[in-house]
Amino acid sequence: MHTHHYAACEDLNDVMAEIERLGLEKQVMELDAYGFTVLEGILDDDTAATARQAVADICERQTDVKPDFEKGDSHPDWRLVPYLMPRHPVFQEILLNETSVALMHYLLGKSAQLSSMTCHFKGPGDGGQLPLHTDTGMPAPLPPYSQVANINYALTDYSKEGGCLAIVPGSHKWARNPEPSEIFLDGPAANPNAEAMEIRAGDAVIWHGNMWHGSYPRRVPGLRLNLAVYHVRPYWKVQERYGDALPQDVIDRHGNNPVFRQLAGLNEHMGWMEEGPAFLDQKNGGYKADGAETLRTGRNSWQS
Ligand SMILES: O=C(O)CCC(=O)C(=O)O
Repeated sequence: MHTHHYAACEDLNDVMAEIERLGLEKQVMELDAYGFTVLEGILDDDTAATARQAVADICERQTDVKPDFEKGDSHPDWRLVPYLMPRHPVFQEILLNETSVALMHYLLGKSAQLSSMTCHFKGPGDGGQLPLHTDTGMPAPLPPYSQVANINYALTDYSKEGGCLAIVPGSHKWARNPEPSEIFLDGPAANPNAEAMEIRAGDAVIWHGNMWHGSYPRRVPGLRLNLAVYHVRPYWKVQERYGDALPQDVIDRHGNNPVFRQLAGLNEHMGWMEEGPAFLDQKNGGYKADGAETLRTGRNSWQS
C-alpha cells in the first residue's frame, strides 16, 4: 500500500498511514468485505493472564463467590462484569493497544470514544446464550458506515461448546438488526449462518457495528471470559461514565496521552452549564485561542 496525502482527507491520511505502519491492510480488507477480522495473538500471554485474573477478582467482589475455573459451577450461565477500564492498569493498556486503536480509527474516525469495557463472564448452563444482535441501537436502515464498533478479546480459549462468540459474516451489509426468528444460536431454530469464533486466549475479533453477533451457551465445565471493548462515534451516548468521573490515579497515569484523552471522554465538550461551550469565549465572543483545536475532535468523525 502507498499512503497518500490528499488535502481533503487530512485525518484519513493519518489513519491509513498507521494501518500501513502496522501492516494491517489484510485486516482492513476483511473488515470491509466480511465485517470482521481476527487478530491473532494481539495480547501476549502475560497480558491475557493478568486481565483474566483482574476480571476474576472483580467478579468475585461483585458476586461474593470465588470463580472456579475448573468446574465453572460457581458462575452458571452468564453475567456482565461492567466498568473494567478504570479498575486495573491492564485494561487501560489493552484500550491503548495500537492495533486496536488503528482499526477503531479506521472504522469510526479519530474522534472515536470508549463506550464500555465489560466481561460476559460465562459458566456452564442452558441460559448462557447471548442471542444474535447488532450493537448499532438505531432504527433500520442502519447507516452503511460503522457507527459503533466492538473488539472482543478472548481471555480464555474459545470453542463453540465452551460458549464462544458467534458472528454472521457479511451481515454488516444488510443494514438491519436480526428479526426475532433470526436471533437464536441454540436449539432447532438456530441461525444456520452463524459461525463460531474458535480463537485462542490472547486473540481478538473486531467488527463493524452493523455485524450480527452473539454467543453460544457453555456446555462444558469451566469458565469463558471475554473482554468486550465497545467504541462509538462521538455523537453517541456512551454506556459507562468516564471523563471527569475517572479516578484520579487513572487521569494521573494517562491524562497527558492524547489518544487516551479522546477515547476516555477527557476531551468531551458537551454537557455545558452556565459556562457554555468550552471552546467559545463567553466574555469577548468568538472562539478561545485553543477553541479551534478542541472542535477538531468533533470534526474528524465524518472525515475519516
Ligand atoms: O462474547 C460474547 O459473549 C458476546 C458479546 C456481545 O454480544 C457483545 O459484546 O455485544
